[in-house]
Amino acid sequence: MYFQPEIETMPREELFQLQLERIGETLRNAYENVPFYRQQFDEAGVRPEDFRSFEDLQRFPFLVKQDMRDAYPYGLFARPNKDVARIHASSGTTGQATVVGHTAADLRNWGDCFARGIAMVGGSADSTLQVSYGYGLFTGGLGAHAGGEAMGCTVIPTSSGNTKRQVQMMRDLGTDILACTPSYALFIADTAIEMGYDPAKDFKISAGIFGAEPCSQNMRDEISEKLGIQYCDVYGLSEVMGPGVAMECAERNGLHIAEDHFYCEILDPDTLAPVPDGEWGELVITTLTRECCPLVRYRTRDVTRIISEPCACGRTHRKIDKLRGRTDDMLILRGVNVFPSQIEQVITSFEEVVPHYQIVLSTRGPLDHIEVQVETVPEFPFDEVRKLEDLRKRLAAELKGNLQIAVDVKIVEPKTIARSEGKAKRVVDNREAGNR
Ligand code: DLL
Repeated sequence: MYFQPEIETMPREELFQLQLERIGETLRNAYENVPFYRQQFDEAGVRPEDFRSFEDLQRFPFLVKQDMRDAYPYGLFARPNKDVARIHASSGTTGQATVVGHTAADLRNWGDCFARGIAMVGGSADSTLQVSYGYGLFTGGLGAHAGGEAMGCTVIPTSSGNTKRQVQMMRDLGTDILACTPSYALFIADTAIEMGYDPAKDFKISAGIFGAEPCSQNMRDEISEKLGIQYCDVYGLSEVMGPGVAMECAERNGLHIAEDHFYCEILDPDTLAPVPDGEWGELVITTLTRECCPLVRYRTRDVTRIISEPCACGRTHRKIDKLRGRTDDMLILRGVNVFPSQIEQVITSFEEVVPHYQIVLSTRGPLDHIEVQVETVPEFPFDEVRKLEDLRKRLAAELKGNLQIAVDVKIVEPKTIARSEGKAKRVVDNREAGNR
């Protein structure tokens, strides 16, 4: 089922044409209304009218997160205050916050993008959507909410937190679709089980739209099984819009980019040259319809690849693969590149442990020390030292085999590691500044 069939199944030639026109409009909007872009383009010696083919886009400069920070608060707005309907902002935990404005049309488009994902999981105006992403400056809550309203769903805006009440509502109000982060979905599922329910059997829920953080295949399987649902991975970022930039259909082999709203390039992060379809690299996005904050070649730092084969679901928009990680989340540990998602994939393949973990980094002498803290399942005989030691050794060996570096494993008792209601904090980096 589609939300906007004529757009989602548009012949590719038509889509290319639409993208070409819209890239041109974005470049003009940026150049004419945002002094920052005008200066950047002038310095690079390019004008919007130089853009005639997709290759021409490569002559235009990139936009990076730091540019957005420097432009705080309104430096990248292409519309006056009277046309700005809402503002979102990134948390700013790692620096100056980035502020993003949306016109009413931007918000409508956003709702439509997310609603396409609701259709991908079989949702309709008849569905009840529970939004357990945080509401506020974070785009998860209001983004999913707009999608539910665009579709005409009954929306329950629980936001995150107060998990037992979430579960009760989910059951009593007959939630069909849950939207939250994967780590919170697992927490909700476990809480429901602790409350004596079997959500897969006792609840009406049939689908989940989960994103905003990486999730390994094993963790995804566990969430789907515990809740008894179709899992839809949703990708997005606050600078570019929010959730709904790309969403996963029922074929479950990639996320359809909303290609009528976003033009995606995949580049080699070192050389910044385009890589062929199918190869991994950094995702770079140009927005095609945004009025308030048009983005030209925004470097997301997210690592994925294009899946260009036609999809059996009938949608013609190309897909990106499930994200592999971020170039700036990549840890360089003793000279080896490690993504936290690789550690998660190993840990979650062990039945004796739950998928809640933390990676604690410190400096010992000149070297990085890596400790991975994992929790056992409640039924594990925690006081049987031999069994515990055996598990620890097996985990450490598997991690070493996978990552090519030695890792200390610390097994902790059930429920020791803090659960998250939003994005999980997986890495605690206590390394000395020079070693990071
Ligand atoms: O996380 C927007 C969002 C909300 C997406 C709800 C999906 C659902 P930010 O807080 O700006 O925005 O964080 C964006 O989160 O660059 C990725 O690194 C990561 N991310 C988002 N979706 C996924 C996903 C929201 N499906 C950053 N898988 C992005 C893996 C994701 N990582």
